[in-house]
Amino acid sequence: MDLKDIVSQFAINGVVKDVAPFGGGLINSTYKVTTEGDAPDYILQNVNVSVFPDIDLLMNNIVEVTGHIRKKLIAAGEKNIERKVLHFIPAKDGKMYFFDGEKYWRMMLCIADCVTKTGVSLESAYVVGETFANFQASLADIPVKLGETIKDFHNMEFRLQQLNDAVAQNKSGRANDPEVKQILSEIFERADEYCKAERLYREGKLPKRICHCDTKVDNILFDKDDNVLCVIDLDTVMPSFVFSDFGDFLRSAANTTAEDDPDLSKVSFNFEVFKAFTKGYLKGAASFITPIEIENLPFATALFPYMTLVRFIADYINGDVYFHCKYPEHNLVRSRNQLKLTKCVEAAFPQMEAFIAEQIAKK
Ligand code: GN1
Ligand code: MG
Repeated sequence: MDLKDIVSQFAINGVVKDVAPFGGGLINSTYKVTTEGDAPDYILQNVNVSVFPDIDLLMNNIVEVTGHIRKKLIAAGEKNIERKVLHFIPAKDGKMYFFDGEKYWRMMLCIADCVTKTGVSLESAYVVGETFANFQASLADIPVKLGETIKDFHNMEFRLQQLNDAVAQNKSGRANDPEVKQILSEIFERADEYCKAERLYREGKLPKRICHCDTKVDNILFDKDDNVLCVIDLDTVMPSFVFSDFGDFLRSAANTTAEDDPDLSKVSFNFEVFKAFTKGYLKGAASFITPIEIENLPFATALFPYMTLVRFIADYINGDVYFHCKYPEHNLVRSRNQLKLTKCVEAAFPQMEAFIAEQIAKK
């Protein structure tokens, strides 16, 4: 089937003029469907089911999440609803996706005249913090139970188990390398401490909430005047600890260099980004966040470089089967980088705690 045949499987309005590749996503392939005249344009996506294996669960989550946000926007008297939440269009058989015998496709309305950003400024860190906290707040009372689109995605115990399995199997032989052994010993001496969230959850002290789980500035649409329109890329929206959205953003945004920069002298923790993001996050989260969640935000900030280190080194030992690598040592370089970042964040615990205490006292 060609792309226009796929488009014709969906209940869209207007006459299709063009279907062309769109955006720079690394997981799903995205196309813009342009229509004639005044009819809206659409976004067609081919969902990567090797990353998201349960398409029914995935699309059910997305329908529930967008439906819940939509209801709230209506209740709040919002006029521009189609610009404030993604709107998925069913296939003609009523399903939220179309299977062409090989690939899975979905369709959504295209939000016109919007802007995306990459990279962080102090201003955008504040806005991103507030926007993702608002997103969590708007889903805090969703009445249905959502599934995990990637099972145990941010479960630290599971990620360490995967690393243990990788070391035991040692498919690449790389676990014998002295540097890898050194990194592993740094990981395992911290393992207990970093499994704290799963323990607190089992003890009934820490809740799971609906989180975005891919918090970056690229996943927010802005209008031309820089106002936030909506949060996009909802595939990883699932129950998790709030730490996911807090820690994962800072892991990339507060690293003073790229996660794969081999020059470790450039890796450090940008405390100004931490402050701006935390301010925005605490503002948006005020309606739901509990003391134990607040108390552990510094933990969350260290957890994500650590978890990503565990995932990178496990993949290195497995022979680079998950993360795309541009050269043979790429995952090792990433691992060194994330270990250094973990240590920088660990060293900043007293300042992070003091800053958060100060913010809470102001309220
Ligand atoms: C993957 O594809 P990207 O860059 O958005 C990974 C994240 C990692 C990140 C590390 C589904 O995200 O969890 O933090 O790489 N996403 C998935 O670069 O595994
Ligand atoms: Mg992504």
